[in-house]
Amino acid sequence: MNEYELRNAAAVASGIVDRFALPRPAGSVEPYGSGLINATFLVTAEDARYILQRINQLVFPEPERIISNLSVLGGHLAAGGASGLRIPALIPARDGLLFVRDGEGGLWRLMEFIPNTRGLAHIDDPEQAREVGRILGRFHVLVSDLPVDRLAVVLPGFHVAPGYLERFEQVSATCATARSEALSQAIACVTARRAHVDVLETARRGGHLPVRVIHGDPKLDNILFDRATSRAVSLIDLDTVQAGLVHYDIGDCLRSCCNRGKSAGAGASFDLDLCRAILGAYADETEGLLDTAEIELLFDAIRLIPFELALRFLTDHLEGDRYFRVTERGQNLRKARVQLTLVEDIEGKEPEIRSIIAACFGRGEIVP
Ligand code: ADP
Ligand code: GN1
Ligand code: MG
Repeated sequence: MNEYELRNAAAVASGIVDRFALPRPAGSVEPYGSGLINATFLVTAEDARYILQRINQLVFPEPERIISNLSVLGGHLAAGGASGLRIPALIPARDGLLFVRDGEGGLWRLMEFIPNTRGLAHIDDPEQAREVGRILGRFHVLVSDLPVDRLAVVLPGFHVAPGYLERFEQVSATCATARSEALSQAIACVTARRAHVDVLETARRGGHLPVRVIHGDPKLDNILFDRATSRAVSLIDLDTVQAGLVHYDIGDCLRSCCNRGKSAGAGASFDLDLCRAILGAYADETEGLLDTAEIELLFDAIRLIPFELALRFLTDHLEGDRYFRVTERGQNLRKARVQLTLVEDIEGKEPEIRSIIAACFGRGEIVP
């Protein structure tokens, strides 16, 4: 979604919110957050707050599926009783549906705003990292008895790394974008690593890894922390909840939370202490949930998911920034290079990361 589309959404957002069944009329409707995909607004109605979103239909061609999955997930968590994990409830529209369509076919939803929470721009201490690991583990445990076929596939091919590589190679072979040195370096860096790209999908196809319900996008932005207790209390951005490998979530969470260089404004560096804290808390919370084959491939996932994200950013750069929102040309290329630097750093720390996995999960990893 580009800035023009975001302004377009802002122009109709106030009219849309009136079509939801709010107990009190909405006051202000303001753009909110820094998500890269949907158009997000904070709605204030007296002392109540809500999140209004137009789903990006270039990314999610069948957005009703997201709504259906969110209802299934909400029902499942509610049925399980007090769970220590809060997800935003959907507010019905006046016609009883859980979404509203605008005149151009755009799908909008309204959700409760999770109160007294904050997101973190980066992790400052291991206790926050432990909270991240704990809440991701909690989520995986809570959905472990939700049959995957109760959820619709919202994004076919999401996190299937060989698919992103294939697309990248097609686009880079045909596109006319001038090859700056930065772009050429990034392409060379990808090419040198293409052999690793199949590792998870080969194991998945071979039936060696269980397919589970996953979040799909557990980056730091999508975790909310209680302002008073500092505990992680909510996972948001549940659009990508669907069947997948637990590796996608663990890899995505670690590449987002452990990248120290980002907060220092420098390239990228994978923080081993934060990794240890996240995986340790995750392992404590999930206790025996992951099987040996899953544990054996955790290092590969930690290396693969930032590589995959680099491919996705790079492809989007070559295609003219259609998928991820950018505020200026070149941003997707820069983000791809950060992820590639992170991959290189992770590769250099392989023995240490494997030791951390072995120490946290107690089996499945042999320190080389
Ligand atoms: P995107 O898919 O574009 O990333 P998100 O669903 O992550 O959109 O929403 C963007 C941002 O809005 C989040 O990073 C968070 O700051 C805020 N947000 C979204 N939903 C909620 C909610 N229910 N309560 C509080 N904040 C929210
Ligand atoms: C997108 O929606 P948001 O901004 O939380 C993307 C993730 C990427 C992330 C990179 C549906 O997440 O897969 O990891 O950007 N979400 C989708 O910042 O593609
Ligand atoms: Mg988000």
